[in-house]
Amino acid sequence: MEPGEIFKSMEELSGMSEKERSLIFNRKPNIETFISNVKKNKYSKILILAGAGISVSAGIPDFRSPESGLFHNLQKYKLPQPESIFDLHFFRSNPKPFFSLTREIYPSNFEPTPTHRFFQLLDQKDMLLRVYTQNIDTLERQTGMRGDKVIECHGSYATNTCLTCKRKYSQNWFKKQIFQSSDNVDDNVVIPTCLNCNGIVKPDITFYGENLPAQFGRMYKNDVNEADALIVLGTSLQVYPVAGIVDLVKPDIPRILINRDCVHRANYLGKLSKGTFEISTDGFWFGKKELEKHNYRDIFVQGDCDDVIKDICKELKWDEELNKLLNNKTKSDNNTPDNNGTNIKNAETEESVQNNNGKVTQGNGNDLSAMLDNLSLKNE
Ligand code: CNA
Repeated sequence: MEPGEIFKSMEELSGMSEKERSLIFNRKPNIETFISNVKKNKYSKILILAGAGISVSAGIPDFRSPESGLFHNLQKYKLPQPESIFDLHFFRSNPKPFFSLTREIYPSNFEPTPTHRFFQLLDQKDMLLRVYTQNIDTLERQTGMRGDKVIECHGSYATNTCLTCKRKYSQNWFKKQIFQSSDNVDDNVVIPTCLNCNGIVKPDITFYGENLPAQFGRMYKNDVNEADALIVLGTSLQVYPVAGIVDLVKPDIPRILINRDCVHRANYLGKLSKGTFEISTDGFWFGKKELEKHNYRDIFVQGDCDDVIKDICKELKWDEELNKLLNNKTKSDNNTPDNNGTNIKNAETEESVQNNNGKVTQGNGNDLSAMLDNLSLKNE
C-alpha cells in the first residue's frame, strides 16, 4: 500500500475484519486496557523502541526538546546547522565540536533510569522480545540485561575505529584520550588519533548518511513479525529507518507511545465520499478526531516516561521489583570491549547494513544528505 492511498473500508486498510479489530482492545485502546491485557499474560514478545527522551532523567539531554535539547545548545560550536555535529563530511573537516560534545555526554558518567530498569524487568519476566534503542549512551546494556536483547541501532561509544586505517580501539582507550586534559573543554579538546596512522579515531556511533550496524539489518525484519506488542518511548520518531519500525509491526498488535509530545500521527486526508476516505498507512491513529474513530490499537500516554513507567508498574504490582533493580544497580560487562587494549574482538561494528535503506536519515526516510542540501527537515 502506498501512503495516501484511498481506502474504501477499514478492512482494506488494516487487513482485518471489524471483529478481529475489536478483539484487540474491545474498541477502547487505552493504557488501562493494555495493563489489563498484560495481567492476563497476553504479551510475551514485547518490542521496545526507545529514543533520547528515556535518558533525559539520567542527565543526558535529548536532541529536539526546546531550550534543553542538544540542538538548542549547539550554537557555541558555530555549526552550519545543528545536525552537522553528526555529519561525517563535516566531522572529517572539523571534528572538534563532536569531541567537545562527547566530553559532555560521555556514557560512563550516567546511570540507567527507571525506564531502562523496566526493560530489564520485562527481560527477567521473559516478556521482552527486544529493545531497539536509538541511544548511544549504552544505558540499556548497563542494566545487565541479556546482551542479545538490545539493538543499539545507531551504534554506541562502546567501540571506536580509526577513520583511515580502520584499526579498532576500546572504550577505555578512547575515554583516556578524550579526558586526558582537564582544561576548559571548548578551548582544549583532544582529538583521539590512531597509533598506527595518525587518523582520527571515531566512536562507532552512526552519523547521518552512514550505514546502521549490521545487527539492525539482521534482526528487525524477524522482530517486527514476531512482536505481540510495541512500546515506543522518548523519541520524536524523525530519524529513519528506525522510526519506520512503528509502521512495520503487524496490524494486529497494540502500539503504545509514551512521550512528552504526540508524534508520528497518521495523516488523515479527509473523507472523499460516503464510505471512502484517504489516510496515510504510516503513523499512529490517535490525536485526531477522524483517526480516533477508526483507532483500534494505538495508545498515547503523554508525560515523562519514568513517571508513566512507575505508574504502570504500580498497577501491575511490579513496583517493588522495579525498585529493587533500581537499588541494586547491577552493572554488566556484556558486550563490553576489552578494557586495556586496542583490539576489539567484537567484529559486529565492522559490518554494517549495506544498502541505502539502512542509512540514517531524518524526516520521512529520504536520504539525509539530500535533505541537508535543501535544509528542510521534514517533520510530521
Ligand atoms: P529527539 O528527537 O531529541 O526526541 C526526543 C523525544 O523525547 C521528544 O519527542 C521529547 O518530547 C521526548 N522526551 C524528552 N524527554 C522525555 C521524557 N523525560 N519522557 C518522555 N519523553 C521525553 O531524540 P530521538 O531519540 O527521537 O532522535 C534520535 C537520535 C537522538 C538518535 O540518533 C540518537 O543517537 C540521538 N541522541 C541520543 C542520546 C542518548 O544516547 N542519550 C542523546 C541525544 C540524542
